[in-house]
Amino acid sequence: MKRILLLTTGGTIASRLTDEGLAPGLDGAALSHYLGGLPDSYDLTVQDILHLDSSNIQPEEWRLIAQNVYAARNDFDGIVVSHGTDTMAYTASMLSYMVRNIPVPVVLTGAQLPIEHPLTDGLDNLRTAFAMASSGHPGVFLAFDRRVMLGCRAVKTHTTAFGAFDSVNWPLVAQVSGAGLNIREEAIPGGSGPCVLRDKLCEAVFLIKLTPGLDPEIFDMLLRMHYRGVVIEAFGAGGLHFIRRNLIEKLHAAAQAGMAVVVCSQCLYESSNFSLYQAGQKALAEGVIQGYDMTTEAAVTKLMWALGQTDCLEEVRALFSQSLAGERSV
Ligand code: ASN
Repeated sequence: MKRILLLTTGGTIASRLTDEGLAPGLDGAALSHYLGGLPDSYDLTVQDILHLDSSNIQPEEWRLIAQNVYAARNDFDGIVVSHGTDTMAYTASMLSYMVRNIPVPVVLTGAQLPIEHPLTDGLDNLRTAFAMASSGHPGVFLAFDRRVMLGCRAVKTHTTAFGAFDSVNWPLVAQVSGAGLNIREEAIPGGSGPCVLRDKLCEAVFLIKLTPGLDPEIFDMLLRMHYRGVVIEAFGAGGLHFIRRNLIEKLHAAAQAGMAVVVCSQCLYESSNFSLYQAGQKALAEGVIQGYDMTTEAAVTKLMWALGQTDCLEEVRALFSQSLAGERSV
C-alpha cells in the first residue's frame, strides 16, 4: 500500500455552515470519517496544519505548507494537501518554486461543496488526488473534477461549477476515465537536481491589471510604498498606453529605482509577445521582463519568490528566462 500523507488546511471541503456563512470547521479526523473505504486502499496519515478559508492563506501560510511538505518528502510516497479553491492556484504555484524537485507527487485539492454535503464533489476530488499522489510521478499538481493539472498552470475559472480549474497553456497531466487514471507523462516536466526548501520570498509585489487610461502615477505610489516588484497584466499580446498618460516613462522610473517589472497578458490563453507592437517594444526597451505564457498566479508568485532569492535584477531576469517547474514554455 502506498504511504500517503494528507495535510489539511481548511477550505470549503472542510467547512460547515455557521451564523456567518460557511467556515472551516472539520479537522482531518472528521474529514477521514467521510472518506468511506478510501483509507483501506492507502496507508494514510492525516495531519492538520491550518483551518482557514483560503482567502486567508497568505505568504506565512505558504511557508508553513512548504515546510510541512518538505519535511515529509522522504517518509511518504505522495502528499495530498486539502485547501480552499479560491487561492489554491497561488499556493500550487508558490509550492512549485519553494519545493522545486520534490521527489514525490504533491497534489492540492479541495471542493466546491463541503464534504458533509450529500452532493459533495470533495470525495471525488480526494480520490483523484490520492491516485495521483500514489502515481510515482513527482511534482506539484492540482486535482479537481477528475482532472489533474500542473500546479503552476492551474487557474480558478469558475466560482461554483465542479470543473472550477483550467490548465492554462498546458495539457492536463492526468484524467480519470473508465480506464483509471490516465497519466500523460509528456505533460510532466522532469526535475533536475536535489530538492532544497527555498521558502524565502518578498511580499512587496503588486499586480496591476491595466484599464484604458489608467493613471501612470500609480507607479509613483508603488515606489513610495517600497514595492520591489510589479506584474502588469497588459492588453492583448502586449500593449500599454503611452499617449497622454505615459506608462512607458513610469517604467523607466521604475527601472531606475531598481523595481522588477514583469509583463503578461490579461488574456487568459496563449502567450504574450511584447515584440509585436510598438507599445510593447517601447516597454521592452525599458527593461521589462516578459512573462510569455505564464498565468498571472504563476508570475506573481514567481516574482515574490525570485525577489526572495536575490536582490539582483539580472538574476531575477535569468530566473524568469527559465522554466523552473513548467510554469512557462521555453
Ligand atoms: N472560500 C473557499 C476557500 O477558498 C472556496 C472553496 O474552497 N471552494 O476556502
